[in-house]
Amino acid sequence: MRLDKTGMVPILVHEGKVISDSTRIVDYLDTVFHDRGPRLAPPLDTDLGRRVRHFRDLLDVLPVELYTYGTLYHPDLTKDSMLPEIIRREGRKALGPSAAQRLRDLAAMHPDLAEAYIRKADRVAERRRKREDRGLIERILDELEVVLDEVEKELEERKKDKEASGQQQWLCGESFTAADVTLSCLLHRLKFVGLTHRSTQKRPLLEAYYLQAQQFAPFKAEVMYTNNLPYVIVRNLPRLIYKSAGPKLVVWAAMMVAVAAVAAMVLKY
Ligand SMILES: N[C@@H](CCC(=O)N[C@@H](CS)C(=O)NCC(=O)O)C(=O)O
Repeated sequence: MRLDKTGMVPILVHEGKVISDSTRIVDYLDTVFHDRGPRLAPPLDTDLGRRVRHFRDLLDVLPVELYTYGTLYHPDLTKDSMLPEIIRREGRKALGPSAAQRLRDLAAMHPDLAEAYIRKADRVAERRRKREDRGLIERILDELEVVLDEVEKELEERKKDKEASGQQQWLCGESFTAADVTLSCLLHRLKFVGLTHRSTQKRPLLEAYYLQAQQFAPFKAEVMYTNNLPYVIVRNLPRLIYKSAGPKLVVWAAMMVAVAAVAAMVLKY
C-alpha cells in the first residue's frame, strides 16, 4: 500500500524506483536491460514491433483476476482445476466481507494510509458482486475465446514461417516478446484454474505453443512452479511463519536446525 496507493500487485522496486502494473514493468525491464537480448517490445517501425503491440493491446487487458476468482465462485465452469476444493472454499472466505473488515482495521492501524485502505475496502464489495455474477463470468470467458481464436490464426502464420525458415517461432516471430510474456502466463493461469477446455484443448497450435513455453528456460525457472501448490506453500512457509509468529520463532527454528545439523555431524549420522 505504501508503494502503490491502489493496493494492487505486481509492483517492481528497482534501484529506488517503484513501478506498478505488469505492462509497465515489462516495458521498464525492456528499456533498462535492453542489451541483455532481443527486445521484448521491438520498435514499431518493424513488422515484429507492430505485431507485438497489437497482441499486447489484445492480451494485456484481459481480466485475468476475474478468470481466477470468478471461477472460485462458479467451479462448474471449470474442468480439471488444479485448486483443491478446500482452497477454493478458503479463497471465497478470504475474499468475502471479512476482507473489507480487514482493510478497515488496517486503515485504523495506519492513519497515514487510511484513505487508500478505505478506498480499497469500498472496492471489495463491488469486486465480489462481479465475481458472483455468473452471466458476467460466462461473458468474459466467451470474449476470451474470441481473442484466443485470433491468437490461433496468428499461430497459423507462424507455422508457415517455421516451415519456410526452419526457425522456432513464438507468437509474433522468432523472438520471445512481451506478447509472449502475457500469453504464456495467461495459458499457465488458465490451466491452473481449470479452463483448458476453453483454451488450449480446442486449439492445437495454442496447445503446441504452451508446450513450447513450458520448455523455455526462463519460463521453466520463473513461472512453471507457480502452478505447483505444495511447492508454493513450502516456499512461502518461512514468510508465513514470520508473519504470524514473528521473527522469534524463525530464529528459534533456525537455531534448532543448526544444533541438529551439528549434532548429526558430530554423531556422524
Ligand atoms: N493490469 C494489472 C492487473 C493487476 C491485478 O489485477 N492485480 C490483482 C492481483 S490479484 C490485484 O492486485 N488485486 C487487488 C485489488 O484489486 O485490490 C497488471 O497486469 O498489473
